[in-house]
Amino acid sequence: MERVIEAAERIRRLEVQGATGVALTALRAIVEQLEMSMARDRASALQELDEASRILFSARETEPFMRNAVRFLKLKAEEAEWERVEELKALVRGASQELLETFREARRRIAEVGSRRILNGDIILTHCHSSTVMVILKNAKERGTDFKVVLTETRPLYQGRRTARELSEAGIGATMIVDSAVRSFMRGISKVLVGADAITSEGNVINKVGTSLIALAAQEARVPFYVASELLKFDPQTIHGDYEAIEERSPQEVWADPPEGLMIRNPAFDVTRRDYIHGLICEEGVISPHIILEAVLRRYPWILKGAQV
Ligand code: RUB
Repeated sequence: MERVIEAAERIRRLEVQGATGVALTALRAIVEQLEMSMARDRASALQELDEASRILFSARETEPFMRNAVRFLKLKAEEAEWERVEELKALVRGASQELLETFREARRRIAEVGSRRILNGDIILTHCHSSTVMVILKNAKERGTDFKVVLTETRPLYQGRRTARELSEAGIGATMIVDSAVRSFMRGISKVLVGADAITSEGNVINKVGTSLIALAAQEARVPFYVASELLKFDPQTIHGDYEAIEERSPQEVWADPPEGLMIRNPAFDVTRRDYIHGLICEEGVISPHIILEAVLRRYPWILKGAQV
């Protein structure tokens, strides 16, 4: 399981960051691992796939895009008729390509739809680093829209710095603030735009911790709050009553050398209720989070097959 273990470690250490980066890394690792498989029959090859999924899923628990991507490959492998492991390898390679094309098409559509929402003179507030938000901002810039960005540094691991570097490379004017300054700046913001790690069956969104506080401040100041996310981040388990698990990371990330006995909590994500979300920018367009289930059923019915009842 060398490739898979190595990918899981990179994901766990946040060398690969963001739901999309995590999902694509996991997908590649599974395909590469299977290429090296010595399994002799169907049962042992499928068992290897199960083991690889288990290792990857445990790397970060709040990542349904990764789980959906891996389950897509497993569903294809389980449903198809194949005898030799070589056939399975070709099948999984094909399935991975299919999913990547689906993802790229979704991304292209999100960039197009989302960038239309950004108008001349807008000041967009974002949080953490979301590759989905970045493609929207870059697309808006390429369309010639004149706007600026305010971004949080994003404690404890400063993913905002990555956002800041990319914005600077793209020639988009940006101002960084500390996370706790969000409310002070909210009156000057035109729109909030954040990414998502997970979307639940109720239309709630899970994203980097602090997102829900930003949503509260946006609602208070009547600033529209948008979430940009592929529907591939929908978590089918939430239909069956399970809550999305919120990953809790090491206290060391918050304070490497704390006084003895101090309790430190470090949740990576929080939940923003759908009532705070003005629009979900996804491959179906700008939609209300209330219709999430309908939209997922229309686009990706296979996602619902992946859930454990
Ligand atoms: C990243 C984060 C991002 C989402 C969406 O958290 O919360 O907003 O993952 O990213 P972390 P993308 O740094 O802990 O992974 O749009 O790239 O999928």
